[in-house]
Parts: sequence; structure tokens; C-alpha cells
Amino acid sequence: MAVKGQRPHALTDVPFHYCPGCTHGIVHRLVAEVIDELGCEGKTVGVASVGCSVFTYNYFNCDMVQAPHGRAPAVATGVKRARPDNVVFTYQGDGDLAAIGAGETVHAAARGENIVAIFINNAIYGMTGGQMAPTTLPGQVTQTTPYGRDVKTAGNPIRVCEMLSSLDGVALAQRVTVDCVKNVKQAKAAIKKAFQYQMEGRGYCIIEVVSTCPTNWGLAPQDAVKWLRENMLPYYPLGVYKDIGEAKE
Ligand SMILES: Cc1ncc(C[n+]2csc(CCOP(=O)(O)OP(=O)(O)O)c2C)c(N)n1
Ligand code: SF4
Repeated sequence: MAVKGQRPHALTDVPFHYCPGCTHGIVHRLVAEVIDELGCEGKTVGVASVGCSVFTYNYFNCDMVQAPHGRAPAVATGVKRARPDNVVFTYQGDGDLAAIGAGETVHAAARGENIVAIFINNAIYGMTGGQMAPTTLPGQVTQTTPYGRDVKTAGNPIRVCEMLSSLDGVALAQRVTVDCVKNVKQAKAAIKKAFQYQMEGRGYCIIEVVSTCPTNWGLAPQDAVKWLRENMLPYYPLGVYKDIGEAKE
């Protein structure tokens, strides 16, 4: 009898430390399933960032490097340029990728570095207790915006896929989410395509996953999914923002 839903080989046996209802774990699993399906575990290098996913290096069976806050694209650039046959991905939150690492991200994308960025957009700094991130929604209450984000003083949220899609070095920029089975499947397909594009040497790929942080949103897991659907998805529409298309024979 075929057993469905087995733990992917590319995941270690270490239990995740994430809070109940946090989508980090789902995304880890999808990345691991893709590594299994592409048979690239032995040559994959992941670059963990800083944030709740800092311990990503404990969870994947491939080689992992941990980069200082925001510097994952630079570290991944170095790994990929030194070892072009490796498959290199970064795993970054919105504080990491879109705040302190915004410059790193834009320039890695502009250079067309042949790496994959898995970007977890949960609209908040999770690990440090829920401060405003560049992706925090207008009016959203956080530890540092107790009256709601006022765009007049705190600026407007950054839509990362839209911004990066204008850069020539970007091969794939897609926004997905993991709130239901259909969207989980779509997210996995996007991650797989990004890994395949890298193996074909096509350029920088980013998969943005609109995610939950029930703990810092102050919501129960089910309510966090509802909040994501009602508030995050209208502001961050799912879709393909750039795709240079399949390689020509
Ligand atoms: C140079 C530097 N500045 C600040 C910090 C503190 N810090 C650790 S995690 C974090 C925010 C992480 O938020 P995000 O990237 O959105 O990831 P999440 O925890 O939400 O998954 C900050 C500011 C740090 N570790 N290093
Ligand atoms: S604090 Fe938020 S992002 Fe961090 S593990 Fe908990 S739910 Fe996930």
C-alpha cells in the first residue's frame, strides 16, 4: 500500500519550534518536497536568515549557512558563484528581506544572481515580538504602531514582487499563499519552478509566501487565516508578476 504524506527526506527529524498556526512549517515542507522531487538534496545549499526561521539550518538535510540579518542574498551570491553547480536558496522573512536586506535583495535581483529567494511575508517582525515591518498593512496595529500604521509618518507598505518584477535580472517573481489545499499546491508548483529555473541558469527567482503570524497578530490560528484572507490578500494579490517562460530547446 502506498503511503501518502510521508515526511520528506530533505527534512531532518527535528521538530519545528514554530508557534501553532505559523505557516513557516508548511513552507519548509514544500521546499523539502521540491528538493526530494528534483533529487538535488546532495547539492543544495540553503541560506538561513535572521528571524523566526533562523533555525532553518536545523530542519533541512542539505548544507545550510546562516547569514547575518538581511545579508542572505550576498551570502547566497558567494556560495553560488563559488559553486555554480550547487542549488542555492535563501529563506527570509519580511523584516530580513524587505527592511535591513532591501538593498541586498534589489541588487542581487538586478544582477540576476542565479539563486532562489523564499520570502515569508507575515506583515510583521515575528521573532523580536511584533514590531512594524515594511509589509505591515496601513492601519495595522503592531508593537511599534499601537494606533495602527499611519502611512503619513510610517510610509506605505512595499509590494516586493511588483517592485522586483521591473528588474531585468529577475526570471520569476510570484506571490503565493498556503491558506488552503489549492493554494498549498500552487505554492509548491511555484517553488519547484523557481528551483528548476535556477538549475537551467535563468536568473534570480523570488517566491513570496503571504504568511501568518498568529502570535504577534494576537489571533488564534483559524482567525489568523481569516485575517490573512480578508486583509493581506487584497493588499498583496496572489499571482505571477514576472516569468521569463520555459527555456527554449
Ligand atoms: C543587524 C541586526 N539587526 C536587528 C536584529 C534583531 N532582529 C532579529 S529578528 C528581527 C526581525 C525578523 O523579522 P522577519 O524577518 O520578518 O522574520 P519573522 O521573525 O517574522 O519570521 C530583528 C529585527 C538582528 N538580529 N541583527
Ligand atoms: S512568532 Fe510568528 S512568525 Fe514566529 S514562529 Fe511564532 S507565529 Fe511564526
